[in-house]
Amino acid sequence: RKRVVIMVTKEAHCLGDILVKAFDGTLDIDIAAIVGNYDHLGSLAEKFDIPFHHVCHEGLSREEHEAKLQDAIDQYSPDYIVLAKFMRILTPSFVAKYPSKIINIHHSFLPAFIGAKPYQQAFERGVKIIGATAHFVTNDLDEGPIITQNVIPVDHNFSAADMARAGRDVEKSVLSKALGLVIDDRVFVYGNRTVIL
Ligand code: 3YE
Repeated sequence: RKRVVIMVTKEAHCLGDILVKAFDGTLDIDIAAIVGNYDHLGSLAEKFDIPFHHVCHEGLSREEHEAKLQDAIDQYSPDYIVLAKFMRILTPSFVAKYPSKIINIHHSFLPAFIGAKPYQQAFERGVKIIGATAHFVTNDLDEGPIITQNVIPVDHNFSAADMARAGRDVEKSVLSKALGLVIDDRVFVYGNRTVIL
């Protein structure tokens, strides 16, 4: 079974979905550890009996923080690192350590709405579909090879917060689907594209 380290910030939905799917066998993975830059999800990790490392970024440079993240991660020798709503930009040296091994979920139908507040951007643009994209992490934020995506319809009644709420279900299903494809060795990277077999 593939060993996976999951990185999180504050949001529980993507982590929760992976934990439940690993627990019930839908995802045949060994979740070695969960690493968070906040302590919010430690109790959830504990409920599933998985080690949680709180690696706080406050007062540290990005390099210092990432050195601590790497220490926490590397003791588990993971096959893959999943950013399950981990909300920090990773430096090129961190990315280079785990080539095609880091999977991120971005809360838009890329290439629309890169960056921090895609639901707000989607709301302001008045789009009628919103989506989520799972991709491998490269140096360029949200630009790496796309593994899978999905969308749902929205309408003028949706506030940005309504879009975020509805989008959570898409985010978690897209991320878990991508992880399933990757751990089954079905995803091949060719430049900035993937082939799924
Ligand atoms: N790093 C690289 N490439 C990627 N990180 C993520 C995806 C991805 C990546 O494709 N190189 C929010 C936007 C970043 C933001 O600006 N965050 C702050 C910290 C905020 C905080 O700690 O609360 C920052 O300085 O990074 C994952 C998604 C990153 C979203």
